[in-house]
Amino acid sequence: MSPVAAPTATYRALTRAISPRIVECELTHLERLPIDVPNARAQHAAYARALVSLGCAVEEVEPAPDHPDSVFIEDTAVVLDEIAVITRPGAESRRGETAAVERVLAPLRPLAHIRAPGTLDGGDVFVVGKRVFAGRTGRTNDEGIAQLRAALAPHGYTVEAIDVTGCLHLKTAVTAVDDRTVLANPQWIDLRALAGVDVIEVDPAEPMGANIVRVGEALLYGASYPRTRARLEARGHRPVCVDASELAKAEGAVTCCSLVLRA
Ligand code: CIR
Repeated sequence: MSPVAAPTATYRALTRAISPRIVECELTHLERLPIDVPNARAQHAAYARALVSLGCAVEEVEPAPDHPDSVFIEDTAVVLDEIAVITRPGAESRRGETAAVERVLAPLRPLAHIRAPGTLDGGDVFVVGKRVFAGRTGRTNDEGIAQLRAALAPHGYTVEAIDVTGCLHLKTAVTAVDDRTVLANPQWIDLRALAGVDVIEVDPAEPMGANIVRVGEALLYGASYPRTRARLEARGHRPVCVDASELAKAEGAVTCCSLVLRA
């Protein structure tokens, strides 16, 4: 694990190098397109620098070159201030990604684990205050959501399940912008499930634009969604933007490439 910035920052962001086997990644809703690995690596490096600029100490978890999807570290854990839940990813090819992340998180948080037959991907979980939303998807099942609920309840969190259709993860469809607001694509979730939360809808021409990284009050966003960005800016948000187009071919977006936690 190599720190990119001095660990005096308020937030830590765990990242993981892009596997040379990324071209063999899991794909669910996308056609396989050639991935330019050097370009993906350059974009990933710029992403890490952007996280530093937002106040994160970026720490690279030991690489997992034999796991094509290991750059998408978000799926391996759900990390809150009080606890980290190590997931059991829904794709069998990804189950071996969690051990190294667990080793890094063990000194930082009490741990809980999703156990078989439960499955849960971190990309299916987002948090608004003390409300945790968990997507029912091809990767996350009801047993996984029930285990997450049991792990988080002692810390005062509620866990609400949301059906997701048409995209990979809940966080493809909706992510938190702040403690009151989410950015969402109403094509893939029923917005009534988000009662009590302010919703900014993506521009209909930018269906993949609902995924944004929150670092405290700061935001990191993909550069491919200018119309939705304008909607965010109209509401007073000023996201830093990075080009994440190469990893998008592996069905990943900006949140997938880090685990952001309060240091
Ligand atoms: C997968 O299918 O698992 C990867 N190719 C993409 C994972 C993206 N992760 C995320 O949205 N949290």
